[in-house]
Order: sequence, then C-alpha cells, then structure tokens
Amino acid sequence: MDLRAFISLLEREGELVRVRPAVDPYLEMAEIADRASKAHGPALLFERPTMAAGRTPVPVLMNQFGSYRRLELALGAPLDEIAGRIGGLLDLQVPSGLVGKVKALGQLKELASFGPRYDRRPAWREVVVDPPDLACLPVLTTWPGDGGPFVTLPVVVTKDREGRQNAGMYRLQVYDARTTGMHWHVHHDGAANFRAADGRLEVAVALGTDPAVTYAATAPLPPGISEFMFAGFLRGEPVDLAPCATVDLQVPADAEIVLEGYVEKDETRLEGPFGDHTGYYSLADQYPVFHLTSMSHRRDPIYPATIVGKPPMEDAYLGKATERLFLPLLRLVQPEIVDMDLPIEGVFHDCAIISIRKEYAGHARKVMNAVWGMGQMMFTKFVVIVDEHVDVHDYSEVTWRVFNNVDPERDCVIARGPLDVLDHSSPFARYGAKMGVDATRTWPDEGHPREWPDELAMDPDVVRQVDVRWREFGLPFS
Ligand SMILES: [Mn+2]
Repeated sequence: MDLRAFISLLEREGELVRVRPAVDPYLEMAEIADRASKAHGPALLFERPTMAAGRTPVPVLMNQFGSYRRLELALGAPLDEIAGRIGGLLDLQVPSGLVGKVKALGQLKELASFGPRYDRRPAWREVVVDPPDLACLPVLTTWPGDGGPFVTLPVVVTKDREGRQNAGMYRLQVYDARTTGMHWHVHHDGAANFRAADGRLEVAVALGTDPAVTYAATAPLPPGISEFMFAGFLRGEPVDLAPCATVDLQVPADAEIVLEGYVEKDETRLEGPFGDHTGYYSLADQYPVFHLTSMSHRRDPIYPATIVGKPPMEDAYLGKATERLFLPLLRLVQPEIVDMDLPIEGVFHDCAIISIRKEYAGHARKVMNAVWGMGQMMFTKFVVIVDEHVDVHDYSEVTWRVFNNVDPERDCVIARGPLDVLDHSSPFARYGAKMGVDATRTWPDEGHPREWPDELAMDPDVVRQVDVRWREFGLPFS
C-alpha cells in the first residue's frame, strides 16, 4: 500500500480532512496539527502550503498515525492481532532451557520470507530535480524557537560494513537547498554505521512511504534486522525496493520523494534547537551534515510531516504500537513479564510499568536490570514493577500499589547508565541515573519480617446476593 492508497483509505473511512485554504508551513501548519492531535482529530491533508516564490505547492500530509484506528489502518490489523503473529513467530510457548530458546530464535528466520523485492523503475524517478533543491518542499518549522525548518518523517537509509541496509528516522534540519543536519543519536544504528564507515557514508532518504515502512523505521529492531523486512511482515507482503541513482542504496519504490547524498566524517554543524517530543526544546548541538547529490519525486508528490511536542501527539500512537508489538520479544527473554505499559507522558524512554509473575526474592530487581540491558529499553529512566494481577494500563491501580506498597529505602533502586539524548534532567548528556521501583508484594526474605496484609475483597456470596437483589434497591447506578 503506497501513501496515496493509504490517503484514499483514510478518506473512505472518514479519517482524513482536506484543508483547502493556503496554510503557512512556518508554524501555522504545526498549530493546526497540534490542535488536531489534542482533539483526537483526523489526519490532515494541507492542499495549498505557502511556498517559496515560484515553487508549486506540494500537499502536506499530517497526523496520519494520530489515532488507534488510523494506526490499525496503517499497519493493516489491530495491534493485538499483530502482536499475536509476532508471538507465534517467536513460538512463545515458553522456550524452556537453552535448546528451546535457540529454536525460537531460529524461527525468526521465517521473517526472511518477507525480504524485499526489487523494482528498477520506481515511481519516484518521474521527476528529477537537478540540481537538488529543498525549497521545492514545504518543510515545516513547528515551534518558534526552532533552529530552522526540519524534515520530520524521513526514512533514512544507510548500510553497515557488511552491506546490510538500515532504515531509521532521524530529523533533518534544512540548512539550504542542498544540505541538512543528520540528527542520528549516538545509540542509533545509522550513527553506528557512520562510525564504522571510513570517510564518507552514503545516505538515502525516502519521504512519503507506505505507513508500515514509516512505522518500521521508528521501531527499536535489533541491529541487523531489516526494517523493510519487518514492514513486509506487518504488511503480509514484501516491500518493493528500487536502487538509487547516485548512491549504492535501495529505497521503497513507491516513495513520494527521494533524497540521495552522503555524510562526511569529521564534518559537523550546529543542529537545533528543536521543539521535541518531551515538550521541551532539545538543545542545539554538533551533528553530521547531509549533502544532497540527487533529488527526485513522483509527479504531484505528497510531503509527509509530523509535529512533536508536549504529549499526547501523533508519535504517542507509534510508541503504543511499539509497546504492543515488542512485548512478545521482551517476553522471549524475560518470560516472567506478564504485561507492560509505557505511559505517553513518559515519552517512551522515561517510564515503563511492568507486571511480573514473581517467583523468587529479588525477582523485580532482576527484571529492572534486564530492562536496562535490552536494546533501546536501556534508556528507561523509571521502571516500575508490579505483581502479575495488577493491570499496568490502569494508572490509578498502579499508583495505588506504588504509594502503598513501596518502602522507599528498601524498594527503590538507583542505577546509572546511558540515557536518551533528549533527556534534559541529567547533569550530563546521554548518561545519568535511573530508578527502579519494586511495588510488588514484599516477601519476608526481601527484608520484610513483618506480616504482609491481605488485600480487601468482598465475600463472593454477598456480591452475588447484592447482584440478585440490585433492582430492588432502586439505586441510580450499577
Ligand atoms: Mn535498525
């Protein structure tokens, strides 16, 4: 499904509104999209962005992922159904012992059947902009303190030394017609490929891809697992890739716009500030520079954009997709994990609430440490562990457990480790403290010699009796 098919689908489902009056990509579009997010509103297709003099308006698609319904339409199925397919793929029938675990990992190979196909005549070759000129695109400035306009939904493709492609989403600050910033964080696969390259690293950027591809580029896949293969798995059919014109990379054949170029070792430039998904500006810092060598697009292209800011925003839904789809992977290694919630307010790297089947003293601490050792979950600043029967998605229930069950001195763990680049609370960038909170029922051998009280629960016979007689009482609630 290309972006145009997705737009038609959203329109048929009443999930998209076309905005026909002229709208300025400088702040105005962002303000409208922000209101759409906060009102749980539809996707927006701005048909007439204000453009630089002499440039043809390129429509801008915003808020395409901004509801659970649209996320389902984007990924082709409800999240729980996809999570079930992933669970099946991993054979979650509790891989017991080492042999079982190795067998389960082997089944990951089934993913390979969703490896990409190749198409040598991609739609995005229809128009070549020579020389490249980013002023052709209505790149948004989303917050007044931003360092400039930023491309916010790019699928950035690079290769590692073994020739395996990686697709990630790293914002691109537009400096001029042919150069942008390349905001890959030190922990991202794109940055790892850059560090490993000698001299120059080729880069391709696809804009306006199948929404499953766009989502996959944001997903915390282990290094070496192809985002395009993952998108193919989500979609149930392989992603068609096409070779770039000036770099040795392949990008989705149905992309709307493709930028090609390179990033040079030892060249950096001030990037930012940028109004970020924490709800604060991320500070300006030195980042690599992306030089365009080629730019092409489909006839009448559509430019995709998002705005991030104080949650909830559109990216909250992408984060929730990751929470659901990656739970089976987490459980493959930590089968005691029952469920997980990443609160939107914690912007996905700041807080995880996890329920576990507690089987031994210190079990909650074991899981905290495991979380801090798992891929991008290593950034999690607060890890809250509750017992298996606690609904992690019910924040009233969770806070009640934390406030009542936790002895701060005994049940809180302070650890140090890598932090997300966007964290501004730590005295140092990318490194700082994390806290684990064990809100499970404390066992005697965890330092609780006193009796732990039983939870309140009504006598079931009385509950049944009251149910039977309910109408008799004439009460205006049930
Ligand atoms: Mn990757």
